Amino acid sequence: METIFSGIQPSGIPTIGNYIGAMKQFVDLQNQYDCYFCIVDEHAITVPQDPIKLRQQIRGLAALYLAVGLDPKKATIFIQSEVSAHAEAAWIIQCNTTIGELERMTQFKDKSQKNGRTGVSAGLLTYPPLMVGDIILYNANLVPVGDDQKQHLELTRDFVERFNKRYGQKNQELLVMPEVKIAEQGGRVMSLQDPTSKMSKSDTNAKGFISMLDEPNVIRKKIKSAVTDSTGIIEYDPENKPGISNLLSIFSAVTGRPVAELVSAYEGKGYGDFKSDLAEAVVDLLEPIQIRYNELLASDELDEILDEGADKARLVANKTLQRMKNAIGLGRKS
Ligand code: AQP
Repeated sequence: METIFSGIQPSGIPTIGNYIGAMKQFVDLQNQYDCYFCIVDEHAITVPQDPIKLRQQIRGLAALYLAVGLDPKKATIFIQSEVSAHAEAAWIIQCNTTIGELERMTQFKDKSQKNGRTGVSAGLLTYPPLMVGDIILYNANLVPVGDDQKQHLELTRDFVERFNKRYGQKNQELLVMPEVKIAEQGGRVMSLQDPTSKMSKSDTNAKGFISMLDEPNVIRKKIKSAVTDSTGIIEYDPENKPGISNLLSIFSAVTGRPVAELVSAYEGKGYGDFKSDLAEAVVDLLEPIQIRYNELLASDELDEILDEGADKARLVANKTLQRMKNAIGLGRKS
């Protein structure tokens, strides 16, 4: 059976972008693959976090993983910082990655341009190697992510090729080469207020995203005030009509109805009707998830699942880490 690794940062409350681009896929994939789904809290601290909030967001994200339908009997669900092999592997990977490669990452370029090089942590530059470690430690063949993560996956593939070549024995695969798996619909959900930029959970403008824990009336309001255009024609044209095209993609991902079917269903109707039906579809999706989320947060079940998940993850991750250490000659023992 092929193996999958993916993770989400507990850097805020997940948005429907995280759901459509990542979590929704996770639920389908757990039936076909050996899956590791991680709460990547070490990634979240590349930017400042409030310690109390961070802890809440870690547990909250774990509860959401389960509430959307991840089953701990099928998938290993765990917290990154509870498996120390991630940080150890990241160091080895950094020492086998060039600064040039890391400076080319667009996420680093965007954030360091905004805040200046002295205003961002070194971790913001070196977190892609941590992500490489997340993937290789579990021998993942496939990594389901949104479109924004493609570049990091390319870095991972380059690293695996280089490491295997440098340290691997002939005819023996040291690290497994992963492939990226992008969601067919909704690989990149855009902001409701600026449909040319990605919807992000840490957006300072809360109107730009729908959080998975937003109440029904908040969801309705946010969708009503989503930026569209003045033509009033519902058609899919991301270049010229990014706002309505984004809403069509969200509608399609949330209901499973193809975009073309939605376009013909709403032919001749205005944006108002379309937006209110979309809002109800999002409310219908999120309401049962929120009920289950609240039950889980108040239960012991959640911590038991995370303890077991970390135990299972450690067994696999430590084996790969030891293989890496042996290959490069660290320490004394195999
Ligand atoms: N807008 C999006 N559309 C589709 N997929 C998305 N993902 C994130 N935003 C969208 C996917 O969600 C997974 C987890 O992302 P992450 O939390 O690890 O990092 P991120 O991509 O930086 O997500 P955010 O919401 O934008 O977080 P912040 O605001 O903290 O930077 C990934 O698979 C990602 O592709």
